[in-house]
Amino acid sequence: MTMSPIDPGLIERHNADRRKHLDADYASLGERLSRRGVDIDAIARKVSAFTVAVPSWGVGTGGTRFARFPGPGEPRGIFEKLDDCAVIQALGRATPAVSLHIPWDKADPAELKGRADALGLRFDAMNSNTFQDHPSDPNQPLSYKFGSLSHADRAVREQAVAHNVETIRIGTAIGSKAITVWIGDGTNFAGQADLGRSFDRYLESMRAIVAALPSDWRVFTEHKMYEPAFYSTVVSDWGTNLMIAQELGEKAFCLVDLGHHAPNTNIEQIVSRLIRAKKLGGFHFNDSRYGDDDLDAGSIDPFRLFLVFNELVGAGEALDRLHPTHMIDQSHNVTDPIESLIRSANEIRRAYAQALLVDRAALTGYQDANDAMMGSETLKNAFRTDVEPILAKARVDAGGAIDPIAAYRGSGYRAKVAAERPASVGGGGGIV
Ligand SMILES: [Mn+2]
Repeated sequence: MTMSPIDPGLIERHNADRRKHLDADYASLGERLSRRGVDIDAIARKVSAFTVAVPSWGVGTGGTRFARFPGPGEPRGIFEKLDDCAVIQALGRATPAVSLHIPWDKADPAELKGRADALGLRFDAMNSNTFQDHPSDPNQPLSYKFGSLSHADRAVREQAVAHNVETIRIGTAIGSKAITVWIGDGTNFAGQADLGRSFDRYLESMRAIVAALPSDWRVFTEHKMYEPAFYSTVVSDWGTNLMIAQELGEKAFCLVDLGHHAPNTNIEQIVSRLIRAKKLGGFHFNDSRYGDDDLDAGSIDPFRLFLVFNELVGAGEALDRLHPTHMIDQSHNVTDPIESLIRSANEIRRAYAQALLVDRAALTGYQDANDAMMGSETLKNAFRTDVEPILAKARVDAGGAIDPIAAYRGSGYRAKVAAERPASVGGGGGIV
């Protein structure tokens, strides 16, 4: 039996007050969708099956390079992080998996697995960390100040490879099936490093990591345009990422973090290209306005999130074969991280549900007839549809809350853990 940090009775009482209105809203939306030839229950079933992984580092308050303002009751280690992830899942029912970051979340794998099993959680892709130094880790005495997998010194590269292999080993013991590799390697000055040789060294290191993958594992490489390096980044963009995945072979795929592009980049077109190349591995969902802002998914530009899902849904069977993973990667600085993650998972599901409503046959017809207005209107019709009753129905049918943030606030969870978890300095966090 799953132990839940949220009393199921509380969720039942919360839903009882709202059930009548949800049923009416769902029936009304179902009637309107049926006029468009859409079966609302079929959409709801697909939405229910869609899940997104929560990042362990997301349940703590993030920060910027200027400051970090901790919130009350922050988790002090991976086991308390898992408790918070279980709250998100209990109320929202969209996030049954957690993505771990090593060494921030390093612990006995058997204990990790046991705790996750007890909470009804599982583990999604693992994340290695060679973008900062780990003075307390005896396996990583060398500094990554001038890079990791692409470092000029072979000994640093070997240390970084060994850390990734250790991350794979921990992941294997807890049921994960993938590792995401993001490095901070790059330069701040033209002339600081040779662009070509750095990339060759990176590829050589990645080949060693791929060689250590179990047969049923995948590796996701994550590109990022800038930061922490500001002149050049070794894995800078989707073109570089595609080259990497193609060179590394059948286990290697590209991960798209929505915030890792220049402003105004057409991310949905990148998604389309990577699907065609059979190299789309997964996503880090978040939103941004200027750069890698790590704001809550769908909070700034929900239409862009919808357009990404429009490409995914439109790809049909080609996407089924790729089965990309969905993860959130956000930094919460001014909100309760639990509330942000509940809402973000819901916004991601919203974009998916809206994309399912696009009349694909009509869209193709308008495109082939060069009817730009009606092609645009076909997408907008889907995007303008308020699908909240579908999202709420998916939650409540799975045991979650109709209004999960209201239920969370009503639970008193934050005040309870604030009393149990005295404020501590440090802890994992940051922008990745
Ligand atoms: Mn990321």
